[in-house]
Formats: sequence, C-alpha cells, structure tokens
Amino acid sequence: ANGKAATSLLEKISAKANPEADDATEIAGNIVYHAKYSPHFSPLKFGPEQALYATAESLRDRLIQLWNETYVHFNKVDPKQTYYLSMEYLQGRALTNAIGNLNLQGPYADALRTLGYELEEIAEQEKDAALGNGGLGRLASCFLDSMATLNLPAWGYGLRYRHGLFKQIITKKGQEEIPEDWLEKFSPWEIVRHDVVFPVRFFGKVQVNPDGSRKWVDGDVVQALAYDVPIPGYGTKNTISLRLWEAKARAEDLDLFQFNEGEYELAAQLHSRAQQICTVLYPGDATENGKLLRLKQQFFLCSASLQDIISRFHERSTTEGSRKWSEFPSKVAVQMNDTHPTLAIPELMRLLMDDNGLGWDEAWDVTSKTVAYTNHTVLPEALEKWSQSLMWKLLPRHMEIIEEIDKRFVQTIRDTRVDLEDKISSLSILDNNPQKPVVRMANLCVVSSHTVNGVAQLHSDILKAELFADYVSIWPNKFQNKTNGITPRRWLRFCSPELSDIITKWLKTDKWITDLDLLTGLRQFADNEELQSEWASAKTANKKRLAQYIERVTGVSIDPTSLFDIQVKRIHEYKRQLMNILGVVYRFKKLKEMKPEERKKTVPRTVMIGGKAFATYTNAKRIVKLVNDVGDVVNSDPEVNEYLKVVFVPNYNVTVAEMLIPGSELSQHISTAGMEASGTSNMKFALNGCLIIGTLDGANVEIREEVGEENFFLFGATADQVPRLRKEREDGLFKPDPRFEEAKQFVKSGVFGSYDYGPLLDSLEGNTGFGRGDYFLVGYDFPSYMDAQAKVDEAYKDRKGWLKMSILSTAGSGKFSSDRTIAQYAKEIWNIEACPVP
Ligand code: NBG
Repeated sequence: ANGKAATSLLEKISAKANPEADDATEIAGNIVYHAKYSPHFSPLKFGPEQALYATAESLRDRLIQLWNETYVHFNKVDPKQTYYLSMEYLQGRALTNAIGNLNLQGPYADALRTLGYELEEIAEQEKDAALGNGGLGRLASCFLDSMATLNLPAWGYGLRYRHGLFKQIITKKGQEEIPEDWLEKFSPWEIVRHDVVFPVRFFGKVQVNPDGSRKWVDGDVVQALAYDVPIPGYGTKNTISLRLWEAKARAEDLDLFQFNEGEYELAAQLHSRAQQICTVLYPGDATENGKLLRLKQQFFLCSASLQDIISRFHERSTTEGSRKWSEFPSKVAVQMNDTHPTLAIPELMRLLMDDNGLGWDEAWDVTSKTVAYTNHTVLPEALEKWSQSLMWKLLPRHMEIIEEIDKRFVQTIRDTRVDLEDKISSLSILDNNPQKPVVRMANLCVVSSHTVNGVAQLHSDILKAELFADYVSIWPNKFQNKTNGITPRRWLRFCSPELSDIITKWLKTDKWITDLDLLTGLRQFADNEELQSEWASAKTANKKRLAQYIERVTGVSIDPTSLFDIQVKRIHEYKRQLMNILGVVYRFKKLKEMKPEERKKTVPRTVMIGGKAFATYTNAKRIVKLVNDVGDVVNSDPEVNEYLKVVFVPNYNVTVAEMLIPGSELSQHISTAGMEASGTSNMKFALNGCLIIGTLDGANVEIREEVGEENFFLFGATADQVPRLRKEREDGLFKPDPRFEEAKQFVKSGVFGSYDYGPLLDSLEGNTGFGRGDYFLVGYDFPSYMDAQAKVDEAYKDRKGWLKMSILSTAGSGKFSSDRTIAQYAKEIWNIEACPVP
C-alpha cells in the first residue's frame, strides 16, 4: 500500500471512537478516529507509520477499559497481590500480541485492509521495547503475560529507560554499538499517571531524633513518575500493569537566579542529574561514575515501587480504620528478579521503621515474610557486590540497616551454630576485607527472604550444594526450584501461525494455547504421513520467510532446503559460540579437501549465529568478528558455498527471534555444563519443533527428559566432571583432539583475513600465560561435539525420521510454558490466587 492511496481511503471512512469495537467496520472507524483526532503527525498523511500509531491507539482504548475493570475488581476483592521487581523487561513489539491476546486478528486485518494496509506490514513498523539485556529480561516479560493470562493479581515494576539495549551494527571492525531509540517519537502503549509520583532521596545523612528514632534527611530528592504499560491476558478480560518509573526533577529545582545569570548548566544541574537516572539501560559499570549511576537506578526502582505498594496497602484499608502492618505479608508478595532489586529489603525496613514507627522486630518480621529472591546465575563475576563506601555515601540509612541485619544474623549463628563459626566470614552480608570492603547482595537476599529459588532443576541443585550450601544447613526449607518457562502465545501461536493451525487441527482444540501439556496429544501422530507432510510444509514456509529476511539484512542468499542451524543468545565465552564457529571452520576445511562428488553426499547447512556482546567484553567482540570473517570467506567460496553458509545475524532482539525460531531445525545450547542457569531460548526452539544439540546444562536437562533422549543430540562433560577436568587442564594432563588443533591452526593461518585471532585462540590454551587456560573446556568438549554434529547430519538425511523427531520435540515441550512456572510461583512462593474479572 502507499500512503497517498491510504490517505484517500481514510477520508471515506467515518471516524468514531468506540473502545468496545470488535467488528472490522467499527474498528476501521476507530483507527480513523485516532488518525484524525489524536494527531501526532501533520494532517492528511496516513502512511504506514501513522497507521501503526492509530491502530495501536484504537487497541489501547480497549485495553484501558479492561485495565480499569481489572483494577476495580482487584480493589473490590482485595486479594493478596504479587509485585515483580525487575531492572529488565524485554517486551519486544506489542501490537500483534495485543491483537492476538484479545482474539481480534480477523477484524483488525480486515479493518486495515479497508484502509489500504496489511496487518503484518503495519506490525512491522513497531520498534522493540528492549528494556533488558537477555534471558533475564525476556523471562520477566513472559512472566507478565502468564500472570495476566492466569488472572493473577500481579504487577510488574521496572524503569522507563529512555534508550533500551544498544543497536548492534556490524562493520569491518566487527560489532559497533549505537544508541537505541524506542521513544524517538513516543510509545503508543504507555500511559503516564500524573497522579502517581513519589519522592526518592539520594545521599544526605541520618538524623537522630531526641526519642532515639532515626531519619534520613537532606541530599537530592528526585520524583518518580509512573508510566503504565497494559499487559493483556490471553482469552481473558484481565489486563494488568507493567509500571515503569521515570525520574524527574521538580520545577523548583531549576535555579532561576543562576539561569538569569547565564549559568544554564549550573541552574539545571538537578534536572540533568535526575534525567541521567533513566537515560540508558545498564550503563557500563567499569568506572566509578557508572557504578554510582547503576546503584542509583536500582534504588530508584526499589524505593518508588515500595512507596507505591505501601500506598496501595493503605488505600484498601477498611472503614474501621487503617490496616495492621502485620497483615502486610498476607496482602503483598515482592519478588526480586535477581539481586538487582535487593535494596528493596533495607528500603522496606526503613519505610516501616522510620516513616511508620514500627520497631525492628516487627519491621523485620513483615519484611522477611514479604520478600523472595530468584537467583539467575552462579557466575562469580555476575554476583553483585557493592562497595561499602559508595553505599554509605549514596544510602547512609540503608547501610545502617544492612549492618544491623548482618550483626543480628551473625549473632544468631554464633549463638546457635558453633559448627559454622569458621564459615561466618563467607556467610555474612558485609565483606569487611580492608582492601575492598563490600556488601554481598546475594547474601543479603538469602538472609532476608522467605524463599530463594533457582531457575532450572540442575541450577537449583547447584545453588543448594555449592553457592548457598551453608545457608541450606541453617534454613533447609528456604530453597526451591522454579524451572523457567516461555509464553506459548508469543513463542508459538503468534510467531508461527502456520504450525499453530496444524497443531490445533490435529489436537482438535486450541486449548493447548493455555494448557500446553495438551501438546503430548501429538505424540500418537508422530509417524503419521499426513501430519508429517503438513508439518514439513509449515516448516518450509517459515524457512523461506527467514531466508528472505536474512537476504534483506545481510545480503547473503541462503538455500531454504539446507539444514537451518541456529545459535542466538548473548555472546559469552561460557555459552561457547567459539566452539560452534570452530566446528564450522573444521567443516569448511574438510569440504575444501573433498572431491566434488564427495561433497555432493554431504548435508548442506546454513549456520546462523546472532547475539550482542557487552560493549567492553573484548573476547566476546572477537568472537563476533570471527563469525563474520568466517562467513565472508565461506559464503564467497564457489566450491563450498552450496554446502555451507555462515551468517552472522545482526542486532538480535525479540523481533528477530520471532523470525528465526519458527524457521529453525537445529539449535545449539552448548554452554559448559553447570554454567547456564537455565536458558529459555532452548525452550522456544524445542516448542517450535527444532531439535537441540546441547550439553547437560540448565534447562537442557529437563528438555531432554521431556522430549526423549533419542530426540536430543547430547554431548560434552557433565557439571560434576567439570572441576576435575579443569584441574587436569591446569596440570597439563589434557590431550587435545587433532580436529580441534586443526581448526585452530586453520584460523591462525590467516585464511579468514588479517585480524589477529591469536589472543582469542590463546584463551583456549591450557598452559600459556593468557586467559584462563580454556576455563570453559572448549578443547575438552570439542570431539564429542563434532561427533554429535555428525549424528545430526546422518539424522537429517532420514527425512521422515527427522520430522518425527521434530513433532516429538513440540509434543514434549508442554512443561516449558511460563503458565506452569507462574502457577508454581503463585502457589509455592507467593501464596496468591486467581482473581478473574467477571
Ligand atoms: C540468566 C541466565 C540464563 C537464564 C536467565 C533467566 C542472568 C543473570 N541470568 O541461563 O544466564 O535463562 O537468566 O533465568 O541474566
């Protein structure tokens, strides 16, 4: 469609706002209404972008209505509510999801067609809301979808970053980062709540009152202003909120005197300091300034959210008088998504004691019954530790409270557990090492929370056996597992409508969309030729769509009949993209050495790798560069490029994932065992009938159990072998496989260009002065990885066999619905119940 034609169509349809519109004509009227009367652009232009905003606003009307009904209903029933605190949400696009959850695809597609557009074309215009880094942020977004769908009384709380995760572009130098700009125009989904504003203090000092009570005073005060994003449930009226805070200075913080003197920057100092807080997601914390800003962000989220939660608790007081604080834990559950919102603990203590007059014991009782903590990693570098001096400076009252929590905890251990005497220095919250005194946030979480959970069975077992073992001996019942999940709406129903329709047809119901265990019903048809052929045509359609996308963004043309092999996730040494690309290098070398007729017998493959590297993570960036360099050489090699293509997919994000996953046939989840807490893309791939090559790590273990070991390409060391293997490596007892040596040598020979890969490859050596002596055991796992890859090729030659495995993979993925995960949190951690809007 073109904008001009659409504009003239627009003039033919009468504008009428009706939030309850559900047939195509009325919806079209609604869209036209917004194009005309909520104008964000010059009049008489109705290009695809204008159409997106008007369409989104027409949906928003309906969502606001449902939202208000939900809020009124929660207010009336007054159930216990969950508040999910997370520094990250990777929402992606919202249009297709909202239309799908409201079950309005047909009418919306028709309405837009009368206006000259295809729904898909309009959906394409939307920018991703990328307020997160990776799995942890996407998990939070899947959880919101499930909370709404399960009718749970719940809220998400986060920050409204002006710039989300950077945009990755690939140049001759490798990855470059440019700022992302989801709010460049504005987001049609958020609604600012000018009446929801809370003050948040930084710096200042502690004042001791004559009665001995303490109060935090002075310093800078910024305002937290709420922006709400509607989260519609699937097939329900319930629509909940993701509340994102923005930092603002007050008008009186502008120093007019200085301004009139011409000192503009000085005059607006507080404004610009407030603005910095929500400017970017996760600023690099390598510098002192970066650290301070990140800590400010964390506190800002916690303080604003808790003030809001407390005010809601009061708002719902009965006429007989205000509520007792002891009831708080029966009305409020706070879930901390990793340690990033740990400051919720001392902030809740402070609000209860200093602002509401509770004593220590009472405040502690309320706090520890309210907060729970999810751990998402065992990587030591990701376990947050904040410098005590920085904390004293920014949050002096909170440091007093943390000291007191620590003191009381240590005393209890001394009094009751003499056997743990020599463990106290590692169990305590404060690490008072004079070189570098820090606060250990994970310890503060474990000591203060009523429940601590890991995110996959293996990960939870490792937490209990290693990281938190001594705490387990103190509180054996505190620790749980909640295996992650993904929303089947976004990750199957909406991203692969073709496959979804086939599933619905064969199961004779679409109930699987909210009851994913029903997918097991596909098992009985796994051998059925008719299903197999339908399955194959859906996969082929998705592969073709993906091939077009790849050609458009990279210029590389790929063969849709080749095996599509994908690895997408943040680039990290423990995730071992380097093993993947070295495997590709080896395959390339062998293909080069083959005679043409031999090559013809091989299985053609397209290897796609995508993901962002943290801007200052040098080895990760080298890996990105290597994948691109290998791709350049392989793809332009006329002897080989019929049999092998290597593509680096730029700027991996939620929307790109929605394109890649449905078109995948093999996906790689190949982290060193014990290091990936769960992984969630593994679940998305398996659900879409993609087979996994992987290690026994994170949720792979459970996926393999569910889909059946014959449908999973397993390789590599197990988590319990890893320490011994590292030791052997150190002791020089490791004998590398010749294939591994050959692949590395080939890279070193300069075949892939002049970039110096020496330092990257040195990280794989056991006895050089560099790196960590192949800490991630790429060398050890390489031979079994290559053997598993050979099995993949063999299996792919058997087309029927492969389709069967693919169907069984989908059939076995029911467990990995985030509906299951959230139902378990609700029952076993939050103690909340569904509260459906009638
Ligand atoms: C990540 C893990 C993943 C896991 C997600 C969601 C962090 C700190 N952890 O394995 O690395 O799937 O969390 O739980 O981002």
